[in-house]
Amino acid sequence: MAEAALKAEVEETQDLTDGFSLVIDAMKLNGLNTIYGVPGIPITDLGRHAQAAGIRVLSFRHEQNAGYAAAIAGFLTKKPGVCLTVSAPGFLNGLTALAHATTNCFPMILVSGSSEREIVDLQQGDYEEMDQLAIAKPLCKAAYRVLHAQDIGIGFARAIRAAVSGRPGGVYLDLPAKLFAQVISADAGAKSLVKVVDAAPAQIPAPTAVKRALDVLKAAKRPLIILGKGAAYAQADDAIRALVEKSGVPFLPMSMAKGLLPDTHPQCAGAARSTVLKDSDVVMLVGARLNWLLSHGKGKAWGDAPKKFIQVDIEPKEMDSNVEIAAPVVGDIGSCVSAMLDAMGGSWPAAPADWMGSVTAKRDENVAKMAPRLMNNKSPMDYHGALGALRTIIKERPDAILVNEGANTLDLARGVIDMYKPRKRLDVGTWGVMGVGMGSAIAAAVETGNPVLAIEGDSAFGFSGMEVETICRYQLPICVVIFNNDGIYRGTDQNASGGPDPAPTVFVKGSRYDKMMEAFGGTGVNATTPDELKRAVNAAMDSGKPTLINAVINPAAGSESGRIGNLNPQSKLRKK
Ligand SMILES: Cc1ncc(C[n+]2csc(CCOP(=O)(O)OP(=O)(O)O)c2C)c(N)n1
Ligand SMILES: [Mg+2]
Repeated sequence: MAEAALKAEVEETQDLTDGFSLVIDAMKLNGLNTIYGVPGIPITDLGRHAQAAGIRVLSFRHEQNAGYAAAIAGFLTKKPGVCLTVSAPGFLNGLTALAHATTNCFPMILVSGSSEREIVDLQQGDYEEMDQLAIAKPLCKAAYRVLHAQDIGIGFARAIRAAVSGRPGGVYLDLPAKLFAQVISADAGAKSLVKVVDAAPAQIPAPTAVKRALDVLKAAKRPLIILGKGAAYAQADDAIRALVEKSGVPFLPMSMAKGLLPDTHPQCAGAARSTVLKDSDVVMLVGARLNWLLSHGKGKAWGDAPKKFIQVDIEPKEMDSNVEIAAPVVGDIGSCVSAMLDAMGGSWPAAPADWMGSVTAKRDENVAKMAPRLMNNKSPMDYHGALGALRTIIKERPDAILVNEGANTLDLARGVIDMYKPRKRLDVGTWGVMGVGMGSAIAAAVETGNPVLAIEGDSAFGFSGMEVETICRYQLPICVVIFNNDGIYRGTDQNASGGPDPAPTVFVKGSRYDKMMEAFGGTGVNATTPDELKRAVNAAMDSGKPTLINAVINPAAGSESGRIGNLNPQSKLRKK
């Protein structure tokens, strides 16, 4: 009798499905094949079942790093990166990354388990009680909650579309614990799933807008093109290169747009940045915003010469955000660039030769000035000596992905290390956030399979340093180089009170970060000269083994806040 009942139950459940399965099915149906997260109630089994179903599940040591991984996965693939967390504290740990993704226009979905609505809404003190949906809303593009298993398909469809369509960004998806255990008929479940068709539809610019922009560009005497990370995201690499080359105009890549065209391209004005910003008369922004990174398009950095701006962006509200945009071109970057190329026709005039000549002269002068500094073999190293070694490595291995964070470590590496291919430079983005390093490195390795070189300030690394265990656990081809100058900006500050505490910017002197990697079975190296550094990085890149190199940098070598010290508030009462 008992056996018959069991048999009946087995037969019955064969026709059923549950919330766990529907989440996994919805993800797989839409090509979301990777989860970055941290397990715990109520999503531990979701991770297990997802792994069993063929989704790659990467377990991190802290949700913030998993979130940064998901964000950069979105940037690299144009599919939303998925971060999975537990309720309240795990959700909050992932939230910084969700806000970062939104600010940077990276498509990402933060999926968090949550506690029981009936108890949360009456504030009766549930396990990890928090109204997560309300908290997430102002920090992302869209936030949804799914209460019924039959709505999981729609919930994912909405989240995917919100993340990737128009200007991409972060989306929050709230999945209460009870949802996972809900059971519905397998047939109804299958029917409830949605395969999202054309998730990020092309947005074609108006022909009049294209013509207006080209008229402005053609009339320029000193034109400039600025490529932003939106242009890199678009994956319209050939069309963008063709547009820049056909126009003959100098281009300036923003940090994560470096490599869209090689930094060594004859039209690249990266090494003449201040000259081109000041002296240009027409500036065409492609997927770049006039935010603080471009001094808001006005003020000293932009000089006194009158300027006209052309702006190519998918978001109409971006136009006139900081200065007047004479020629807005609204649409997705790929469609806009192609439309401009078509409209330029076969006989586009060359850029004015005197302007090109002066930009090239300035660039060559600056490059020549820097060259000897990059070849110094001092020990302890200065930034330029160490970066000179790493610059050669990227030149020889242009497919390697460079992850970069810190202050001096970031600003100097950005200037020194030439990039040769699109989407190979990943860094701190719009906010200049510390802590993206290990998450970005892990996602870059997982999503591309390419070797990764992470150049990290010792402070920057500390924000996500525990993830070296994750790197070792998944045996990822990541080489982390820590620029160890004993602290934030410099390791030489003194405690002005004369007391025993070190100054707020100073860390333990002579630390050996390489030992952290050894603790988990990876390779650790202590490098004190550029030659040693170069040898160790080459060995790591050849072996593909997790490696951490402690690069000993002169603690006095850096400057306050790297290149953005001017943003520190200055009181005339307290002169530095
Ligand atoms: C989340 C976050 N917290 C704090 C900061 C402030 N901050 C900017 S750079 C930096 C660290 C710089 O030191 P390091 O990474 O060692 O680079 P260095 O200049 O010494 O080469 C910090 C803490 C930040 N940008 N982001
Ligand atoms: Mg430092």
